[in-house]
Parts: sequence; C-alpha cells; structure tokens
Amino acid sequence: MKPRVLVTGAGGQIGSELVTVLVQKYGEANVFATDKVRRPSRGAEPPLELLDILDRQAVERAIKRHGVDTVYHLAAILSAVGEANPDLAWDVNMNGLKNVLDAASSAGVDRLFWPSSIGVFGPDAPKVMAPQDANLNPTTMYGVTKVSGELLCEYYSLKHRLDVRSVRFPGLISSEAPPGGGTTDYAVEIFHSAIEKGSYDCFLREDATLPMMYMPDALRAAVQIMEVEGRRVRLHIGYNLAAMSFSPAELAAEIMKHIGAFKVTYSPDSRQKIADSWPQSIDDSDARKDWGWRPQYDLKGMVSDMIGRLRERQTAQAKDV
Ligand code: NAD
Ligand code: AKB
Repeated sequence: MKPRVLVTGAGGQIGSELVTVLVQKYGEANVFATDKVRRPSRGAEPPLELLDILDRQAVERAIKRHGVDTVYHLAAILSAVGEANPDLAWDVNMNGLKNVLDAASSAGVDRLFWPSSIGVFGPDAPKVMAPQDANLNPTTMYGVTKVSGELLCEYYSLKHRLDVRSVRFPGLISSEAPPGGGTTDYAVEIFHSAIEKGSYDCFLREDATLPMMYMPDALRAAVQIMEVEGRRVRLHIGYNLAAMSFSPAELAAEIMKHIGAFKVTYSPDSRQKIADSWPQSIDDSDARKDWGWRPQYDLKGMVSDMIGRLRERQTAQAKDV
C-alpha cells in the first residue's frame, strides 16, 4: 500500500521539490502539500493547502481528514532569519515541532521525517569531519532549536511509538525554489547572479568553507531514510549527512569554468559569524553504514547541472517574452 503523506512547509526550498518527488512515487491522490503561505505554482505540483503549524488542532484535523500515515515536517525558520528574530525561531521551530509531533501521535501517524541541520554544531565541535557524537553546543537560536528538536524527536520515538527519522542536512543548493533565509543561501544566489549579471557580492568571506549538498541528493536521502526498514534506523536523532565541502572562492572558481567573465566580490555580514561557528566538513559514516546513504553529486557535477538547468530556464523564458 502506498503511504498517504502530509508535507508541512511545502512551499519552501526543500518542500517545493520534495512534493514533486513524492507525487511521482506515491501519486497525487496520496500527497498533501501544506504551508502557511501560498506561493505561485511552478505548474507540476499539487496546489498548496493553507496550514499553520502553530495551530495544533488544525494540524491534527488535516492529518485525520486526509487519512495521513506519513508526515514530512519541513516548516521552520532558518539560521539567519532566526538570529534576527529568535522569538519567532523558537516559536515555529519548537512549539511548531511539538504541535506536529503531538498531532501526529494522537492521529495515529506511523512515520515522521524532520530535518535537522549542521546548525546543531557550535565552535567547540571539530572543524574537520565533525563526528556524529561531537559536542552539540550551538551559538545560534536556530542551532538551539535543532539540538532541542532532535531530543524531542527521540523522546517521541521512545515514548509515543512515533517512528521519527531525521538527518542533519548541510547547506542545500537547488535550482527551483529560492532558499528561505539561511547562512548557506549564498551558494544558490551566486548562480542566479552569475547568469543574470555576471557578478556577485558574497555575504560570506572567500575562505568560509562549509558542508554543502545538491538538492537531488537531499531529496533522495529524505525519501531513503523514510522508506528503509526500521531495524536499519539505529538513531532517532539527526544522522550526519555529507556530500561536499567548499568555500565561496572554490565555488566561484568552478562557476568560472562555465562563465569565464564572472566577477565575485566579498562583503561579509552578520552571517559570517554563524558560518564561523559551524564545522567545515562532517563525518557521515553512521548514515552510510546504517541505511546505505551515498551522495551522487560533487562540486563539479553540481555546478555543471545547476548552470545547465538555469540556462535552460533562461532560454525558455526568453522564448515566452
Ligand atoms: P524554507 O525557509 O525554504 O521553507 C520553510 C517553509 O516553512 C516556508 O515555505 C514557510 O512559509 C513555511 N512556514 C514558516 N512558518 C510556518 C508556519 N507557522 N506554519 C506552516 N508553515 C510555515 O526552508 P527549507 O530550506 O525548505 O527547510 C526545510 C527544513 O529543512 C527546515 O527544518 C530547515 O531547518 C531544514 N534544513 C534546510 C537546509 C537548507 O539548506 N535548505 C539545511 C539544513 C536543514
Ligand atoms: C541555514 O543556512 O540556515 C541552512 C542550514 C545549513 O541549516 N541552510
């Protein structure tokens, strides 16, 4: 039997592409995409249903109405917006998560995916290959909510028999929806700016190396950990997940192989401090060992695919005008 899936925060960077993948796998009649706000449709995905995760009763009603047994809970506030508005980050990321866990438990949901982040790490974690069990002492409100969220998810897995599965995503690079206010957003903006203007002013330092991943790998990871048999998911906190690590200068150099005249300047802002508190790379050997995780894209493959897709879209838009 195909799962009946509800996605929260489905209009965001991950959700807007994840919904398309889920519809392809399970059929449009089994996927319910929800968000607090409606975004313009890209055409292929089902329409968004309005759902605010701060309204616990509404979440439970939506789960029951659609006979949902699987939830992908993506609604959240990301690191840079969260640092500018810590009360909002706490409210959405903690009270919102608890509402969704409570509603899912009481409505009899079997399985729930909730993404954690490299934001769980703080300055005292090893900078290179931060292990799964590194110290988790983040210095951002986003990180505080991700560490607390991981513990809350583990608690619900133990006490409420809700099978919560989670990964610590690195910064995600995607060609479809724009990123939602994180520290790693530069790695998406840089492509649009390179193609549209031939230049980019980066808000991180040229040597700010961070763990990153291309969206197709992230979507595969989310679906893979949700579909794998339960005995292979040993951890119900977030599994470290890695694909590539690079600095803005290394990314710019790879883009220049496709767009020779591209110029980058650097004007680090408050987001640099957040980047400085995170590791440069993380060790994902537990995810590889336990449920067979393997990324498919490295820096070269990701840049080539991103530029191909954005150029295709630019050509299609030019034809429409
Ligand atoms: P995003 O900001 O692009 O999307 C989040 C969505 O949540 C938005 O569409 C927003 O409208 C919605 N939302 C906010 N408040 C809401 C509320 N009260 N009720 C319902 N919806 C609400 O974020 P994303 O990049 O898609 O991230 C999804 C999840 O993945 C988050 O938990 C994030 O921390 C995690 N994550 C993302 C990345 C990344 O690089 N994108 C990396 C690590 C972890
Ligand atoms: C952010 O920068 O906030 C996110 C993340 C790494 O969690 N992209």
